[in-house]
Amino acid sequence: VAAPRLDPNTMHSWLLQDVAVVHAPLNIGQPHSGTELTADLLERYGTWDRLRGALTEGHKVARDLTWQTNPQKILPSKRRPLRDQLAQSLQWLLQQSPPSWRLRGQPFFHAYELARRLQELCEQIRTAAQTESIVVTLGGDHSVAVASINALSQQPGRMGVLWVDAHGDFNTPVTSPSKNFHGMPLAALCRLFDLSQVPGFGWFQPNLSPRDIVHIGSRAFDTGEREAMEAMGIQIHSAEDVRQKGAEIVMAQALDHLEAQGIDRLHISFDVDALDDTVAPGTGTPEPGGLTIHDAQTLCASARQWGRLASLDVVEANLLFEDPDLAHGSEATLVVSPTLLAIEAILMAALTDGEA
Ligand SMILES: [Mn+2]
Repeated sequence: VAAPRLDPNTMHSWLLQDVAVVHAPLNIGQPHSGTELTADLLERYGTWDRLRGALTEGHKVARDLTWQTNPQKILPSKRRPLRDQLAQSLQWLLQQSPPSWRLRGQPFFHAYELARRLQELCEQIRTAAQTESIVVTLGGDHSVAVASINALSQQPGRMGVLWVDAHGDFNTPVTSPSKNFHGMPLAALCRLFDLSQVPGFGWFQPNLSPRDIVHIGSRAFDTGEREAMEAMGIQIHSAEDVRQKGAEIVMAQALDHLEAQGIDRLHISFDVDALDDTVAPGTGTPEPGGLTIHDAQTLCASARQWGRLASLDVVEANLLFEDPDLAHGSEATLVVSPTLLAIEAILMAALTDGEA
């Protein structure tokens, strides 16, 4: 059986011997440009060079198989700070009124474009999963989890998901105040609404039970989200729970639950807004009172030490919120970016045995 073709026009990926990385430069699941730049910026920041080094020092040898670079910019990323402020003010005003007139008949913003792009991404991730590596999907906004979890949940064995996020992402096209898809992926994966009925999403057939999902880091649920999640059997640990009990205890409870469910392999979908807004300010929806870097490392390292960590998304990082000049090619602040540092710490903890 021939493997699906990698499409160099939509995203790029490279494969290490043990880690398959898929770049998912997507930003149309939310209203800000910048999330499409993150995977590329992480490469330029040197994270993957350091990760290859860390893998080589252990018993794993990193090996490049493919390296394609052609991430598409989906929204215009040139912006001036003042113009950007005005645009955001305008956006805020628009969001205060019912946005239905801007949806042009779609159930959420960019629905048909998302259907096409996420299907392509899903096929990329399916290909990466066939290499029997740990699959890392670098977003992009959180809509990419619909593609990664759809593909990965269809692999052999029972998959559990650790959804690390300040938000529930449990809105439907009806309940969503913003009609941005990045607030809906977990609800779609739990079939709270039938995404496969949206034109272009016929490929969406996740093989995942809500009872095999643990949500960690919450502190900004929308109305009714928590109740809907609990009713479907999702285990929830808020950011406050992590602060009070400690990340080790919370992870022990999460893994006990997943163990009892009979999970064969675990996927972590890590939204960087789960981190405290001082730790990772580079995101479109920052929230105070979030996880520390040490919490995040503990979550990922516990999952890896459990032995069943199979895949990971890192999503929603938007470095333009740290430095708008990045859009014009300035990289002066790249070396001191707290958000990139946080992502590197997450990847190191999830993928290597060494200290991050
Ligand atoms: Mn999210």
